[in-house]
Amino acid sequence: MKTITAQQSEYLELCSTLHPLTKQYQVSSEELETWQKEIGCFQAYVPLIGAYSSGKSSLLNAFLQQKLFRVEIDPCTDIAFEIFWANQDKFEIITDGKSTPVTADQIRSGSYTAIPDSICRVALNNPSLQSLPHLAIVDLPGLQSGVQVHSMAIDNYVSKSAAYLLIIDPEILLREDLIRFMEELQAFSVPVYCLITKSDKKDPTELEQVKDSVQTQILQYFGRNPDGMDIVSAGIPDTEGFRRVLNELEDRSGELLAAAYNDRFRSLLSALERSIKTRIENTELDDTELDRKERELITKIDTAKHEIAGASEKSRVEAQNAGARWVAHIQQALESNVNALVNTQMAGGDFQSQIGHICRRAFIDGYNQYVLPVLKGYGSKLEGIVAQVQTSSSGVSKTEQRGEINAPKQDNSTIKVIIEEILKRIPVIGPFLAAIFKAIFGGSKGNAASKEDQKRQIEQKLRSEIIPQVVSNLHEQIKQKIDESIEEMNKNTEQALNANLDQFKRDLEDLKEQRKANEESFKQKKLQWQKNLDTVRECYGYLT
Ligand SMILES: Nc1nc2c(ncn2[C@@H]2O[C@H](COP(=O)(O)OP(=O)(O)OP(=O)(O)O)[C@@H](O)[C@H]2O)c(=O)[nH]1
Ligand SMILES: [Mg+2]
Repeated sequence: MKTITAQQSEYLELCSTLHPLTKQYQVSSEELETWQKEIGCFQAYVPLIGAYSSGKSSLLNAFLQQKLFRVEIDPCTDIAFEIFWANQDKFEIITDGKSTPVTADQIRSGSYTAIPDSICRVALNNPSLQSLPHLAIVDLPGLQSGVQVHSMAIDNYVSKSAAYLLIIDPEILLREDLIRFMEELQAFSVPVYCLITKSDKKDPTELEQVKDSVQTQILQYFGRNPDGMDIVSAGIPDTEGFRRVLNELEDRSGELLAAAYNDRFRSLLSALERSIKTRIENTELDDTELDRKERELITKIDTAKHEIAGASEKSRVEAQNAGARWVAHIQQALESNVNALVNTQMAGGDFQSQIGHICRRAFIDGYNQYVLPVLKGYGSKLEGIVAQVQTSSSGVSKTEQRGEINAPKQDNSTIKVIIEEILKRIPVIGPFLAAIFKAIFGGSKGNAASKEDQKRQIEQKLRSEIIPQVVSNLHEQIKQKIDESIEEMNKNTEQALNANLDQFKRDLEDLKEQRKANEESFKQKKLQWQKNLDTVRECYGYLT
């Protein structure tokens, strides 16, 4: 594993090596400029997750030695705060993509204007953060604030977080909300660390017992041990354990950076390689033969597009069948929880959130189990189709035939990046649930006399009205989402094919142009192409 600083500087080095080449060969240079900026200011997120009053905001205040966040016995943090190091303090609230400046006083008193989905970006010139320049710590509302907090904490952060930090009150341990959260998070491979707070309330022997119990509970509900565990107190204060975890994560965020950029760089390298090889390998052909090659590629691309159309129809049917199994899986999860739901409703609990949690979990599991394999299979098929066109457009070099070059054999990285992006977006369940809640829950209460009658009425309503409605609403949304995703995969693949053709045309144009020069300078040009090709191939060494 490389540290974030090492990973960042390697990628930036790669950017500066590739930049002149992308310009020279007209291969996505703008894209590279954007990456360069993003890599330079890369941030990995670290969400703090816990029940309300578990001490998340107090821990942050103690760590920063700055009373910035509201701390109360009652639930108080109401939106996500993203805290990170900067040269200068700057506070802003982002709502629906729009930024509004706020003051530290407004944050302290909670007198800002926000909606639950707003995010407060807190840039702090604070010495405690200075050695953690690549992290953004996220203070979130307590989990009891309802299923929306789960949606926010997982859907918004899971793909960009170095780890989740579970903040646990030693007097409470893992309560139901945190358990549900762990069960949901289990579907992702993100690291999880535990911090036991309020250590001033327990003696050392008790704290050891607390650590043991937390460890056991996590193993039970999460299926694996936490990646780390430490003890802190905002009361004493003692935040060294927090710092230890953050230091480790600052280093580990290099993995996240690599995960985000490795395939993109691979895709750029292979595009460059193709572009240079097209020039080198076609120098012997005259203009008519080059035109014929171009027409051949056009035909190949047309054939590929037809192939996509056929494959897409077949996969759409398969994916819709898988979608139906996905919905049945959610329905079964709801039905097997009818008793628990009835009890929640009888006790006046948060019925809607409970349904939300059941759906969230079954949604993620069902997607992974049924739909993802079908879509992945289709994605590989598309990758294969693109790869075929690409290999035929550049041909296979003599060196590769002799097996001397270690460049990738199947060149499908461009489309792979795009497809993975689409597959990751589908299981973001927040919007699905929002639509369900809006459509279904009017909140009519039963008026039966006895408790038993009331129970029966609720159960009846659940089985005959609520569950079927949730299921049919979800099914509609899922059907649409599957069709949209397949369409998007097709559209992006076709775009990649078209871009491929445009690139090939540019490459041949350039070749025709360059060889108009005298023999000596064309010879020099060919040497330069070969040199550039070697450089590009060496660059694969930066990738994992
Ligand atoms: N004794 C002791 N009390 C603490 C400690 N940390 C927090 N508390 C108390 O616990 C209560 C809740 O603290 P918060 O920091 O607001 O908890 P939170 O997790 O941010 O809560 P929400 O924002 O509502 O989710 C407050 O009354 C704090 O004074 C600690 O280390 N020791
Ligand atoms: Mg708080």
